[in-house]
Amino acid sequence: MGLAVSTARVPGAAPDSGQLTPQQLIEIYRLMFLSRRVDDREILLKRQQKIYFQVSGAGHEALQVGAALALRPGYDWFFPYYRDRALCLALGVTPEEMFLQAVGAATDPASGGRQMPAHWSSRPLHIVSTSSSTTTQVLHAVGCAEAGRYFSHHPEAVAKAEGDYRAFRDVEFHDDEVALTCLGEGSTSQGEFWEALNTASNRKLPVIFCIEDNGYAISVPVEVNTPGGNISKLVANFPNFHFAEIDGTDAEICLRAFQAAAAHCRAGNGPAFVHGHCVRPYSHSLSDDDKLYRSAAEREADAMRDPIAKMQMRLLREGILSVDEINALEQQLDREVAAAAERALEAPLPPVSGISRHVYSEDLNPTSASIATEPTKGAVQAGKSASAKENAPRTMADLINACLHDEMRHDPRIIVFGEDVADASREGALAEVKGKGGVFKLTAGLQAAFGSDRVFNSPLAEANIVGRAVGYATRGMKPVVEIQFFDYIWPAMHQIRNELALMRWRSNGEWASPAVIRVPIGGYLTGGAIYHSQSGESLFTHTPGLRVVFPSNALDANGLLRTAIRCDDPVLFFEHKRLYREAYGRAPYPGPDFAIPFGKASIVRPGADITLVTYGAVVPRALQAADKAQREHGIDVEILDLRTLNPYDWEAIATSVRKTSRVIVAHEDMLSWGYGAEIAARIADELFDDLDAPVRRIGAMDTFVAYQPLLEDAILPQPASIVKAIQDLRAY
Ligand SMILES: Cc1ncc(C[n+]2csc(CCOP(=O)(O)OP(=O)(O)O)c2C)c(N)n1
Ligand SMILES: [Mg+2]
Repeated sequence: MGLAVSTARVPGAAPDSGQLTPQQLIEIYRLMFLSRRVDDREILLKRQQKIYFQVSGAGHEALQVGAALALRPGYDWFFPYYRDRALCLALGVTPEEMFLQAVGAATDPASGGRQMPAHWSSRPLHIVSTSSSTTTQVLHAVGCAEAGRYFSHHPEAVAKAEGDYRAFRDVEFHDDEVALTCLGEGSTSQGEFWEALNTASNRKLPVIFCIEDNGYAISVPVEVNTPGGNISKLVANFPNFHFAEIDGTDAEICLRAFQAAAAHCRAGNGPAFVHGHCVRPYSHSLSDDDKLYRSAAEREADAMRDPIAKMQMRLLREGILSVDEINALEQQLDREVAAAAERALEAPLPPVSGISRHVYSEDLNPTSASIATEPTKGAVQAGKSASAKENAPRTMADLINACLHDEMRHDPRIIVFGEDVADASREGALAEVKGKGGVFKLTAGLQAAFGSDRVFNSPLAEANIVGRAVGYATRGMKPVVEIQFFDYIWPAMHQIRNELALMRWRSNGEWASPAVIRVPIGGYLTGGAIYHSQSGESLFTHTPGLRVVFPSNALDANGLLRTAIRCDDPVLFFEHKRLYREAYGRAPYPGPDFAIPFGKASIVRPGADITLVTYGAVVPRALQAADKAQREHGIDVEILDLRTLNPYDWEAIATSVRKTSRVIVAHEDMLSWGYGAEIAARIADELFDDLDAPVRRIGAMDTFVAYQPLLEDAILPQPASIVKAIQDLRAY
């Protein structure tokens, strides 16, 4: 029998109904066997120390080939996990591309040598870059499915536009597209799994959740992770789902299950859950030895269910291939795999000089001076009538809200979601109520103005908010989400650090997730206490790939939020709660295009004797202190408001320190390991010869903020403590 063997996917290999033809069954076997052989070759290369890591997809091939053949690469969307070699091969990733990642080659199309093997990514095939974090990907799939639906309901959002991130973000979508996400049964213990089911179910999204249940999470058996040992039983009551629990070692059963799941999703009936029982004939990875924790009988029972052997038996039993023909096919694939590995071993390695590429967008530079615009004199916000009052100074809360209105009008790809951000989720109430619009009212009126498609409440789940934002943003949308209080950002930390910030770098520029996260932050609230007063910005400036913005006044907040929204990097936008409605720092509405570049400090008070570098709510306190130091001690302090913390304006700091030769770095966050430590260290390092005194730092005590105002005052930096530091430094 003549066999057409090629590594490329044969399109249309699997009809939705009727018998599979012999050729189709052979094709399924070919893909499964190919996957196993690529694993085996990688294992050999690892033992020869030619590659540095190996994790196999062995035992999962039937499930994955079934999924791939039921879906459409480059049309549907894929959020796999590390076991999904057979899925990716069947979608069209080649063995050579897989080996390129294993050797860490420059030409590894998934990551350019940055990620371990089996960390899939292919833009043409719609495989969105995955991390090693189990389960983060499921929320990306949800956001991706939401974006697809949004584009199909809002064709106006598809168009490119010059002047912002849209110039670099192509939109592709299909009305009946599906997002597939895969994970192991152990990973279903993660909260993100349940947060993803929540939204997929609630919003009837076309997401297929594929649970590849091999009975173990490294050494932990399923009953330890899953109460009762069966995840299907636990999820059975989620509305709108199509459920299937199947033998994940039988390729045809798997294919049929995914075809039914895809039909349910494409028809708009909601998500699907395909739970496949498969096996893990090899250990978890080459760093694991399952003989340490599994009985021989159990391992033998797994071997009996090996999907490759089962498929081979079927081909023989049904007379589709003879033993000789199977041998010939396997030998041909072996040769093909060996040749692919050899080619990858010869591939160029990534240049060390390229390490910093794609940490941030190379297309759009948010520090560019060309971004800067002047406030428009006498500007009147759309929808509001012109009056003298319109030109009156407005609060930071007002001007952030105005920026959101203006940008949403300007860019139909912007959506806003988070906890309580909508005016009223029950739209019927909107006719008679004013609306909530955020616990601080920063998003007030957005739902009423732009509709519930664009402004909506999330479940009370921070990872859900950020994970979905990542999915939306990879599709070219601009989610501007809210974390209600900085104190509760931690459930989203995993998504922020391992996903949002890393998407571009780890995929070597193939993917990006430029979402904006607005976060009310800080203390000085009188009674805010531990869980409504936290700072902690250095925890985020310590994460490459993330822009961090921290305005101190209304005008800066407006201009910087606009840059955040229009830029092509993920931005954490801190809004100090104490500054939202202060008399300090109010400004007239600056017009719908006012923008401030990142990395540009503002000299809020020029001075000759001491430089004080600060930001956020310490700015007005530093101003008070500087006035007092001038008045009572004749010390002339120059205050720099950094405005953005990553990037920050080193030139402005250096210029001022060269002039004054004395510098204090002050912030509200705790002193030790705080943001000031980095700035102080760099000044000491690079400006040592310009200094006449040691660099001083001011920060909160190394403790959380207490409820009793007496204690809060003592814990946080105050004008008096700043004056004292100024005096001490002058006297040095
Ligand atoms: C968030 C997170 N925690 C821990 C790990 C380490 N780890 C990698 S794989 C794994 C087990 C996953 O088991 P399962 O979900 O059943 O998938 P399987 O490997 O069995 O296919 C663990 C604990 C990780 N990668 N990510
Ligand atoms: Mg498992």
